[in-house]
Amino acid sequence: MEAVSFDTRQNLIGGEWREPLGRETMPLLNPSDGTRLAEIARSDAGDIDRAVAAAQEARRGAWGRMTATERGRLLSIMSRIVLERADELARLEALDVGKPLRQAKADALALARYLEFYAGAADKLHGDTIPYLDGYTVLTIYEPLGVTGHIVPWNYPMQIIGRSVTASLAMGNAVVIKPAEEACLTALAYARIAEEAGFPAGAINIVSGTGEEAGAALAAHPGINHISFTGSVVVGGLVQAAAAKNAVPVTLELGGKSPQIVFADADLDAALPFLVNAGIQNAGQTCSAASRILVQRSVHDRVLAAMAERYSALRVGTAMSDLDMGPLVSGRQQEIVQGYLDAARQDGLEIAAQGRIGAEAPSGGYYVPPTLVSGAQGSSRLAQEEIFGPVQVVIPFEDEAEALRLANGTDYGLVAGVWTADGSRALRMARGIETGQVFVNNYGAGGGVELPFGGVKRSGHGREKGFEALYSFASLKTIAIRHG
Ligand code: TXE
Repeated sequence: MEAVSFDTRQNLIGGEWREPLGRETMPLLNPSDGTRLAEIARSDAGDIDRAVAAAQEARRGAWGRMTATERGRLLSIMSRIVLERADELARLEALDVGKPLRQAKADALALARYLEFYAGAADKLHGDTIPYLDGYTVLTIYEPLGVTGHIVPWNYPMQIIGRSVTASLAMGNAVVIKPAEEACLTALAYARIAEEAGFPAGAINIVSGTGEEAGAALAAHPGINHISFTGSVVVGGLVQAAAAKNAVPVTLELGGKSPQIVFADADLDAALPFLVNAGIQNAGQTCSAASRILVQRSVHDRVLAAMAERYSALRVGTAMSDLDMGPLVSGRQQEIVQGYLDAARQDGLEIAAQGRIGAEAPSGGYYVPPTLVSGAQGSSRLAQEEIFGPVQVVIPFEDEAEALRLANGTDYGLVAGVWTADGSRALRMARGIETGQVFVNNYGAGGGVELPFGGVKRSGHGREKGFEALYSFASLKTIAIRHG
């Protein structure tokens, strides 16, 4: 059977699937074995121009005239289609990204849930009336921004499109999506499902291509009114600078070095699966991966040993073999992560345990073993830089003050987890930690469609997910009426 049943070389622009103007394509590889999965469009600035123009046209046409309730209804139909096709979407995501099939299935269900959530939210964002001068009535209304751009990475295409594109559509914007060149099949599938659900032409446009060509052209386009970017800190800065030239607002989600902090009084048995899973899920290629485990010294050795036991039992194989972990997305990511493991050895850190890469992992795939590292200082490279691979460092601390200092001691601030039986301490930590999300006695890496999500410091700015996301995609208008 062909891996993909639709033509992946086409972009959706103004309701038509067409090849890019330059007719160029590039290969999409299967990370599980390095073979070619499909050929995708390599679009350029001309294709982005056309997509932005089509989106503007849609805003002036049928899409712009739809009521919020009608928009919600379309998202609701999409949600139903996604649920019906969850297995097929999961297969595409697993083949494309390399994640184990059941993790991809969870992503498909999350996409359905995003669609359901924003379907319901579409007609719930309302303005206010404001007391003002005598003889006046003042009201505020939320309006769509116009056209929003979405530059999407390869690690969670379904979930990231689910949270950003869906929220923008709920608000009535027309969208232009630039998916990642490493993995874009479910992004293309999202656009096809939207068409099937009955979205008017031009409401959703998708243009595949490289970041330097299509991505940069979208970020710099004067015809967009907002850009959402999820990816690296360096490219996030470029996107923000390009958008700033047109005074276009930006939402940036740039990853992290998120800690889970384990106090001696915590329920260690409850914590253990969360500690390990949040490091190896999607082979650690998760913005909110818990790549640092901070453990109070009196239980450090016990936690390290228990984690090491779990690590030694982890099995790695193709996405379809559906073991604990799949490959990394690309040869490039594999090299980057391997580089960090080499650095750990050179710096004299201890490899406390590694998972097994067995016969289920073909030699052409981009595999690295899940690796647990101990003996690192809070300041060491492995404890400071986003590795974006299945590598966790375990670091001891003495007391609450040191835990907080270590937790806040990186450039990032996305998510943190606190494990303790002491409610007051949990609250003190939650208030003191510099991140956009804190989980107490659980760790919802990226989870929770309803929960606002986003970072501080180098992790970015703006909030996605939950009701909060709607505000990023809306423009507030104040109407002051003097009636005497
Ligand atoms: O990201 P890029 P890469 C981090 C993670 C990873 C590193 C590199 O640490 O190791 O980034 O990954 C598009 N103008 N995260 O190279 O390059 C690109 O086509 C406009 C964290 O894949 O930032 C893709 O669609 N767009 C993260 C998207 O940006 C450009 C998820 C992300 O690619 C562009 C992914 C340009 N000049 C990586 N250059 C997270 N926060 O979850 C590239 N792109």
